[in-house]
Amino acid sequence: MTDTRETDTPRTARAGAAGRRALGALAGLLAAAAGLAVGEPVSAAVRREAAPVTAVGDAVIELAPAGVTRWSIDTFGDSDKLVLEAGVVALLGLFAAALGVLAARDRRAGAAGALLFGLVGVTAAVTRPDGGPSDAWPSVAAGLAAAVVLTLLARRLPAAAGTGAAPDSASAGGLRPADAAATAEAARPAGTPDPGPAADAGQAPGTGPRRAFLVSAGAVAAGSGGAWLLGRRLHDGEAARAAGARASLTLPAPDDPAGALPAGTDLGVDGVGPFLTPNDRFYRIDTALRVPRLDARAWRLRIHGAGVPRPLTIGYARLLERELVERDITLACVSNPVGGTLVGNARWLGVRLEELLREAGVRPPSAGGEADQLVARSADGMTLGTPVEAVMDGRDALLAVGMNGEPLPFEHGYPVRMVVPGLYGYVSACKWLVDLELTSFDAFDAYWVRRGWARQAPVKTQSRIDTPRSGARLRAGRVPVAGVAWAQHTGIDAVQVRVDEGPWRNARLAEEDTADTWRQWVWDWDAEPGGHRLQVRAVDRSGETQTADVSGSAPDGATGRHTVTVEVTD
Ligand SMILES: Nc1nc2c(c(=O)[nH]1)N[C@H]1C(S)=C(S)[C@@H](COP(=O)(O)O)O[C@H]1N2
Ligand SMILES: [Mo]
Repeated sequence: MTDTRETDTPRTARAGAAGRRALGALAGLLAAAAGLAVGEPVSAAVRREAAPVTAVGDAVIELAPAGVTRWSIDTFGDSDKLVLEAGVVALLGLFAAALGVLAARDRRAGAAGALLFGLVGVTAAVTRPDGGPSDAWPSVAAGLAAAVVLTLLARRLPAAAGTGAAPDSASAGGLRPADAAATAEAARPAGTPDPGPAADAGQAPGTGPRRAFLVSAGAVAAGSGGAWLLGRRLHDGEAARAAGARASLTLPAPDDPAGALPAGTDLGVDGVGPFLTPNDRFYRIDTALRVPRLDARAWRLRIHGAGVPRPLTIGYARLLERELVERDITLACVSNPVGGTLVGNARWLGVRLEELLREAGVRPPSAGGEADQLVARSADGMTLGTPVEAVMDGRDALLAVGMNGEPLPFEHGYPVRMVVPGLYGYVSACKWLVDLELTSFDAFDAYWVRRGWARQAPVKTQSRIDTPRSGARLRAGRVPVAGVAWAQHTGIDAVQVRVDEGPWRNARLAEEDTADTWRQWVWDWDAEPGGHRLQVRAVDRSGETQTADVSGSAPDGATGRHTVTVEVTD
């Protein structure tokens, strides 16, 4: 091996340069890791959302074209945020490695690049809709840490070949000592006796400048790990405090309880979910990379805007002193595809929004009110626009504080959210609500509307087959076909099923809870052998039969009939 190195200088030189580049890339990655790690404890001191990856991820969500957001929800569902953050980190890694290679040639350029990255983070953080100047700190710290680490490591990079700096340069690529030993092993001609530990040590990589570099790299990695762990502990401490505060809350009993469910609302068919969706199984859709954990005691809601003669601000305790009603309401997401699961039914506890609005002096447009749009703002800067007419027409539009017998979970909007029967979530169900502004649809477009979704979005009558599942293999004979149907605030009057292109048959409907909730249904099918298509449609209380026209979820909700195909054997 030693001979080879001495007689093959050009190759060694090339390999040496490659080795230096590889170590440069490693330096870049470590600098980025150090930056992100240092950003963690600083973001814990400022706020979680300002951490560099979160801020950049949020900016990506904010800037992504509507089609991309929709595609990512369709493709990754609830994991969309994880995928996004992993993507941001992977991309950062690529750039960081390239920056490290650059730094190996030009330290100043490398450091400048690292600062530039910090600046990207700063920009993303302070331009958040709810961002402020202090949100810059985590990225400032991250950029500085990355620049310092990169400069430091670049300075310790062993020189390229020819200077004797890289005795092991034939194993370029940042191999660990163990790998290098393995390479030596593989390179030894078969039958040659193992030269033994002493000989191995003679060509081990950890000598001279390279060793010094690796020691520094190790120190940086350890320091980053420490900073990261400190950040995690601070974040976990904050999360635990927030969870403790929520857990110690007892909501008052409702003044107007929903009462026991009518017998027979839940058909209890296998494969159909419970009538009331448990909180931990309730779908979640929002743009928050970090679920806001607000402090209920510090929470305030402001109601103000056009045609509000008596603007008001109300805190959590005062809200709970008002008349509390309990209502079962089915919430649906406009992104829900036909047959999809972005719909759930919960028992909400809250204050009727209409009463608060009337106290503030608001009148609906039909009574001469000035504003036709109610814009809800959340603590994380989301905006949702709801028709004023809808929240004041007598329906149970709620400022909800409770969900299925407990304070709202953080994921579902703690401490206060809106729920309006009959409207898709994106035009009504603002979570982490902090502000209500009366305005007009002409004057303001809310978040999703700016991304091409409809201004007005009443829920479309829909039905879903939950059992059997598409692709199921069944035994011939009696098979219960069952699922749910919803037409919130209108009500479901009938559900019909057909097999292949056969006649529509009436399913048996479960008891109705209220017109604001979904309704279960079941139809007993005498299944005959062969491949079959099952299709469902609902008839709502306005007499409309759910349309067969197929349309995607944009801009105002998917239409078409849920169809499942099954295979029946003897
Ligand atoms: N603050 C905030 N509220 C929000 C959203 C959001 O992204 N941010 N998404 C809305 C959408 S699109 C839907 S469908 C419902 C979903 O409520 P859930 O997550 O409790 O099921 O919340 C609505 N409220
Ligand atoms: Mo939604």
